[in-house]
Amino acid sequence: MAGVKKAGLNVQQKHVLGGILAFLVLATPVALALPKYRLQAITQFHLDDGSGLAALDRRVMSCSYCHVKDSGGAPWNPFGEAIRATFKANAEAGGKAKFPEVLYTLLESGADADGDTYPDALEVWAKTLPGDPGSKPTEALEVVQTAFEAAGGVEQFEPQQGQKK
Ligand SMILES: [Ca+2]
Repeated sequence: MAGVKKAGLNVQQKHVLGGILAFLVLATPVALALPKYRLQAITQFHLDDGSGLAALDRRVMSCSYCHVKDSGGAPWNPFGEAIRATFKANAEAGGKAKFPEVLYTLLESGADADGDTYPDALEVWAKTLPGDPGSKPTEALEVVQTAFEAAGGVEQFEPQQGQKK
């Protein structure tokens, strides 16, 4: 009898474990949902070390890099709004620029979306948030700007061949 009871408990434990595994399997695709623009920006900003892991790591570039909410969608923060405005201006001028070109046009313009005095391109390079005035480089603007230019400047964010679509 004792053996049967023990076996019964084991079955129950297996069910609990199975439930946890099923939950993890079901939850994983949601956690790994990778919006196209986020992936393109990770490539364009050279945030991936080549392993492909940056795309899976929300700490590398969260949705709130451009969106207000961590789940993405509307509304957008100042940097996200600046990208939208650049898209709109291009379309109104008859252009058909895709996301990487729009992003580069914005960075090249020297704009400072969040108004913290550090241009968007500089913040992208310094790995601070261009859409959040509370996030900015700790060093003086001139110091960061000089280091940025020495490291290749805004041209390093030019869309790669084959990335313009
Ligand atoms: Ca800024």
